[in-house]
Amino acid sequence: EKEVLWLSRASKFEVGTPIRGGIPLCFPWFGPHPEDASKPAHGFARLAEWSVCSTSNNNEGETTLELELTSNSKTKELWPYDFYARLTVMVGEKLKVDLSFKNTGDKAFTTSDALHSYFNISTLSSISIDGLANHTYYDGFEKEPTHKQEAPLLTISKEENRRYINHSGKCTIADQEWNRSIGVEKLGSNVTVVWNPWQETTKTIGDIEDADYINFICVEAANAYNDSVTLQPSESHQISTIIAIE
Ligand code: TA6
Repeated sequence: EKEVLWLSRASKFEVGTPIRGGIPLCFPWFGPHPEDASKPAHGFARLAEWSVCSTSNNNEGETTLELELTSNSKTKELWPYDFYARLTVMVGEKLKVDLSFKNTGDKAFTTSDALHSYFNISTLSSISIDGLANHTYYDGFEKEPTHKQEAPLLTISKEENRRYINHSGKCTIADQEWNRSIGVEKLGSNVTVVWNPWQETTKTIGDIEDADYINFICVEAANAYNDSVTLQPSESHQISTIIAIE
């Protein structure tokens, strides 16, 4: 099978730099920091060093990795809260990724987050995305969600940065040229983001080759806007994505 997740060949594998591709973990905020643009975009989870807690295989041939991240002096410089986060990655016929986080401190906090999945596709003009019809979305960084998708299928023919609200269902990326569909399901998320930077914006992104924007589409499970997550002390939240070739 061709790769299901996309990884940029120009990605830098450097400490402190996010990897361009796969499933970046956006936490404890999605997008720019709401008050301080000097803080890292999409939070610090994708930049942090996680610890491996366990690895296992089962009789069905599934491999599970568990990783954890606990608040520390570095995370507190950026975000002054105590938390414990756990990432579970189950690789089998399906890929299941769960990101859970718990408020381990004594004050409430509010987060936005996302599993920012990059999907490998033959070419943008060959795909359509099912599952978003009749949903309202923010177009880019607009203040109110003024758009509604009327078309049954979303096709990509320009830069797109859509944030669909009140959307908890499945998306299916049909790829005609490769004759396959990628099912993207999720749990614990009511916002779905679809992003492709298209030609001009890609030129401003250092870790995507100019011509490569046609080879991926991001379809992301998120919590943001009216679906931001507030956790009281001891409360937890989990966001998951389940990805499979159909
Ligand atoms: O999910 C879409 C988005 O938030 C876009 O606004 C775009 O900036 C993209 O993520 C990539 O962000 P990054 O910080 O990884 O370059």
